[in-house]
Amino acid sequence: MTPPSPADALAPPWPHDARLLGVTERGGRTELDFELGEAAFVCWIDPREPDGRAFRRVDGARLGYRGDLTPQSTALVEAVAARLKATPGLLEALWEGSSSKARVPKSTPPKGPVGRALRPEEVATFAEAGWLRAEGFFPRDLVERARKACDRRVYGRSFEEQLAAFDAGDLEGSPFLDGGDIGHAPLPFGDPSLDALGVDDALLQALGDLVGGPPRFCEGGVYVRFSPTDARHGSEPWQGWHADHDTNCWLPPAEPIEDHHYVIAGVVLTDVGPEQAPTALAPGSHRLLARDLSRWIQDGLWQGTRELRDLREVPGIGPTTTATARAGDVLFWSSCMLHSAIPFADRRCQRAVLGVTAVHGDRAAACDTPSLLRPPHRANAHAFLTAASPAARTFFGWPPPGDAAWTDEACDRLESWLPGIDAGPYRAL
Ligand SMILES: O=C(O)CCC(=O)C(=O)O
Repeated sequence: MTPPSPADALAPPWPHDARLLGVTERGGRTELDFELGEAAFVCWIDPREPDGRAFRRVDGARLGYRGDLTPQSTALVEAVAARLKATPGLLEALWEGSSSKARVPKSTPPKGPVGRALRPEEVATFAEAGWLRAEGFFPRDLVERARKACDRRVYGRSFEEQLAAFDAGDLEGSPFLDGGDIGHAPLPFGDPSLDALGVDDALLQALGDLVGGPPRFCEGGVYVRFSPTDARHGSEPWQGWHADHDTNCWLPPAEPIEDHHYVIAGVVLTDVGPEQAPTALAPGSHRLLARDLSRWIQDGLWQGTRELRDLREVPGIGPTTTATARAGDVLFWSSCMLHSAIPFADRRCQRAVLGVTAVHGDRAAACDTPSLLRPPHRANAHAFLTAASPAARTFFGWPPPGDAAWTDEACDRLESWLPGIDAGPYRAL
């Protein structure tokens, strides 16, 4: 016997003559919009966080509501639950058929930290060298999923399709037409696999270890170089050396570096061998910059707020290296470490990194710490933070659990303001 279609399975009558007005997808959830008497009532079904708070639970999905909970609306949610239970495949059909199916996660995004902790010797290496390659930080299968989402976000298609379009001379509409262009998209992306890595609790913990305290968000996004058209590098190896510091900080580098810099994490989404344009780095240069910047400016070696004129002119720079890496590694570097882009030897590849930048919470005033409520980050921000961990929300400026702001009433309000959020961690025991 073929199962009834969603339209049949959701056909009237509903309790108390409620009318089903439509089925839509919002923020990764399927919402059934009802008219119940004079009032609107929404019953939502969320495929994520099966252990989260819910009014009802059906086959691993959570059922919740928006509107007044009365005996009539309670009967309505119970009726939705009963129909989902009685109709095999209805849940999946609703997720497939809702208005924006690309935003409905097909699988549960990773929960809890999926990355690893930094070892003390790695923290020490970072302090000395100004950079660190934390190998095998994230599982490769999760990174591969995130890499595919990154391709979709940046190219609007897969990397292979982008390469085929390049071969066919058809990059029209692509950000990679001009060799100076990069693919850049801000966090959150609206894709759970990519978003979850960017605010993974282990990544935030590592950033906290390296900034020496509670980390605060400065910037986040993917950064992609497409090698067939790439020209984002100097023509000589001593050109283009710079520190990222003025990207997010208003004040110049100074000693002690630990009190003045911020830290960039680059989650490596594609393998970066010597042929794939690994960034050139000058280990230890973060300390030189903090110590000698005024002299460099006086001597005309430093240009503007960002860049060295010529690496060869700078006294005290040691041997340089390159940041080769494998997908799943995380590269961390100080905002004051000197580095430079180099050309690709392999002209048929891409290099994709998910960057997340953090400053010590106490020094956030010196930095640009954008709000997720403002463009370009605003798209998906509410759904993103609803699904995120408390540590991730604090990273973006929310009061942490235990803060006086979290009265019981505030927690109740939050749960009706952002349906689907679990205010449990904020409630006093
Ligand atoms: O693409 C690279 O290897 C370096 C990029 C860079 O230096 C930057 O964006 O600050």
